[in-house]
Order: sequence, then C-alpha cells, then structure tokens
Amino acid sequence: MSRRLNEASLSHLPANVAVPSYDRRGVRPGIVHLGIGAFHRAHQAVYTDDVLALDPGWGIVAASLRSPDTQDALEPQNGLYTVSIRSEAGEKLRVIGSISRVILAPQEPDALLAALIDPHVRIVTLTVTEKGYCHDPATGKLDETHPDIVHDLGHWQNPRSAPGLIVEALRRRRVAGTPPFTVLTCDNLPSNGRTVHRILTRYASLVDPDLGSFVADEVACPSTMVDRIVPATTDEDRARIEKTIGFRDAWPVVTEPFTQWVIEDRFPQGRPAWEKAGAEFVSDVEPYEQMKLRLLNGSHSTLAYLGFLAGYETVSDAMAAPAFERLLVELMDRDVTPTLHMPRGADLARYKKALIERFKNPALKHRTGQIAMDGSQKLPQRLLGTIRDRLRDSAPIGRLALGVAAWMRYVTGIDERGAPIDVRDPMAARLRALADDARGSPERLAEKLFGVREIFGDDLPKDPRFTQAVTRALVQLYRDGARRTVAEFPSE
Ligand code: CS2
Repeated sequence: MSRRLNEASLSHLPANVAVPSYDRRGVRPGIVHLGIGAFHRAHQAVYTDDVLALDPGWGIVAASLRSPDTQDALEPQNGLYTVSIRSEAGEKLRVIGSISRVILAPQEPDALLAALIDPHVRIVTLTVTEKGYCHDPATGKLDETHPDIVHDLGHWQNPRSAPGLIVEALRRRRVAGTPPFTVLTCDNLPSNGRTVHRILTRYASLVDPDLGSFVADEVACPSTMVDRIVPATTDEDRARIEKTIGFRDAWPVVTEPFTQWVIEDRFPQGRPAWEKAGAEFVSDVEPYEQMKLRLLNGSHSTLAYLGFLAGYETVSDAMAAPAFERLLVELMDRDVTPTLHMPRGADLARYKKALIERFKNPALKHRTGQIAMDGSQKLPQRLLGTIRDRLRDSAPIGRLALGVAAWMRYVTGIDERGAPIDVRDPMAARLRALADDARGSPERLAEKLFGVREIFGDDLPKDPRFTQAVTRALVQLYRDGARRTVAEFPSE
C-alpha cells in the first residue's frame, strides 16, 4: 500500500495533479466552518484554496458536529485531500490545502469555541444540512422542542447544536469586546441567510433577551446559493485516485466540473476575494436560490424517489430512461419556470439545459438513495413552495404532486418488490408509524402523511386541489409502479 497523502507528499505528486500554489505555513485561519462534509470540501474549500495565494489570512478551521470520520481521515493528512472532477471527458485531480485543522465538536468543544472566538476569525460558514438548523421546515422557525435545542438552552455554555455553538461564541466575543463574525450558511434552505438569522435571533433571545437583540441587530447573515453535485465517495474512487497520485488519500471527494456560488455581499468584518475564484456577489440572492432549489433540487428529489422506486440506482441511470427525462424537462419548463422571477440577464433556458446534462453525467455515480435522505426537511423548499405558487395561479400541479406521492411511497420503508428501504430521515420513525397505520391503502397513507404539519403546514392539507392530486398520483404509483406511472404520466 502507498504512503499517505500529507504535507511531505505534495512535492512528489505527478505533474498533472494540481497542488496549493501558496505556502501553507503562512496561512492563518480567518474562517471556521461547521459541518465538514464532502460538499464543503468540493465547494467553499476549493474557492478558498483558489484565493489563499492572494491573502493567506483566510484559512479554514473546520469542525464535525457529530461523526469522527472526517477528522480521522484528514488529520493524518495535515488537512490535505484530493478533489476529483469527473465527466465523460475523464478525471482531473487537485489537492486542496485550505483546511488547516479538523475539530470534532462533541469531543473538543472547548477547542471549537476557542477557534470561534479568535478575533482573527471573521466568518463562520456552515454546511450542517437542512436538519442541522433545528428548525421547523414548514415555517423556517427555531424548533424549540428539538432535543438539541432543549439541551443547549439548559446548558448554553456547553452547546452541541449549530445554533447553540454560534450563539455562545457570539456571546463570548461580545463579552470580550470582539466584533461578531459574519454567519454564512451554505445549505439549501430557502432564503437561507434570513432563515438562519431568524433561528439565531430566537435562540439567543431564549438565552437572554438582550443577547437576542444583539444578534438581531449586529450579526450579518448573508444569503448564498451554492451549487455543485457531490456524490458520496466510494472505495472504488479511493483506489482509483490512489493509483493516479501514488499516495493514499483516506477521503478524497468526487464531483462534477460545474460549480456555482452566488453570495449576498454583506460582510462587515471583511471577506476573501472569492470573486477571483468565480463566486458571484450580488445584492439579492433570493431569485438565484429559488431557481436552484426549485429547478435543481426539486428535480433531484423527484428523480430520487421515483428513480429509487423504479429500481434506478443512480441519477444518470434514471435520466437514461426517456420517460424520466421527459418528466423532468416538463417539470422544469412548465411547472417551475413560471414561478421564478429572475433578474434581467439570467439565462434560464441555458441553466435548465445544463442541468439536464449534469444529471446525465455518467461518470458521477450519484445514488438516488443518497438524495432521498432527509426528505421531510427538503420537500417544503424543493416542491411545496412551487406547488403553493402554482395553486395561487390556479395552474396544474400534477408532476409536482407525483414527486410528493413518490416521497410518500418511499417513506413507507418498503419498496415495490416488498424489500425494506433504509429510510434516513430525522422523522423516519414517525413517518413509518403513520405508514403502518395506513395498512397498505394509498388513500389512507396520503391522508395520514398530510397531517405532518412540520412538512405540509396548515394550508396545503386543507386544499383539495393539492390533496386530490397527490392522492391520485399515489394510487397510480401503487397500482402501476413507478416506471409505468412515469411513462404514462400525462403531459398537461
Ligand atoms: C441533492 C443536493 O442530496 C441532495 O439532496 O439534491 O445535495 C445537490 O446535489 C446539491 O444541492 C447540488 O448543488
């Protein structure tokens, strides 16, 4: 077996593997990142790596809030890892050096808080996934009954949730006279900056009303739209990359050529010149966010549930079926596009065409089962917002309802052949219990699931246009299976 990738191996890598162009010894952390998963490492960490040569003051200290896996993989590698960019044209490899340290929050809470209160740290970025914000997905408000929030409010000096950690760090900075950092969420939440600001303000006000006002008035939470498809790394990826670079990387990340980052330019304590790496700074991100959440993520979730039920393992497998491609094109063009309000100059037609190509990328083994995770946290911003807008316009919602129905079928935990589905979702147990209560009747299943207010809110379950369209699609899915339902679904 080869030696491990680390600082010493950088000068021994093959010439076609790009390496950091700056001296890592001169880098100082200016960013703390919470939630170091593959997405952060293929996205924000790459943009930052691109600009560290210009200003070495923006290195990243990253934290895992739960699992030790990333720390175990990256610490022996001095934070270095490989990004593999894959397409039909082949694979490009690059070693990223912007992460200097990985902290495991549950084990080293003091180290994380120390990093967060360092006056040189001026930005805290987050990719903690939708569920990491401990909020109610339907309303976007803090879920005050969430076990981690209940814990943190009782022990606010020893928090474990992302809101708890951020607010405690802000409190300590305030006591020390250090200006607050900017909080930059990079998760796929609607109006993500505003949502995070609301959650942090509420949490802080429950700790101390005065701290709540401080967070409300003084902490900037710019919105962002982040985009890059990053499938989970496989052992096959590890072996292939080791062969090319000649060193073992315990956790490389695999991604596509496409990458996009649109950021609201509101950083009172300064920021890296990410625009030099291709990020777009705008005054209003929300149209871009909505475009991406509804077109990309909405299609992704629809494809994930229907594709999984139809027996397609990956997104590109499902997209190779003409009926699936047609459904998605129609979903984007006829159902989502009319709900978007883009600034002049945004080329939606080009964006959608590129999306179809991205989904078809056969070199990315993006598993439908991966995207299907955490649906309870994803449906509101991916499909239900579009549905609300369509209903307001008295427009048809058939395809959108089919996506919701496929999710319902999926969370029963039993696939079309009677085999168990490993449903990963913070609400999995509750959803499963509701499904069991429905005893195989699609009508009852739909009715039970409409009652989950955290997902569907109070309005949709009362609208017969919504409930009937979803129930009809669910009946069809049970009767005909996903493949046939998609093939026969009317283009209205
Ligand atoms: C996907 C996203 O897993 C999922 O839910 O829809 O991770 C998607 O790949 C990214 O948002 C693309 O930017």
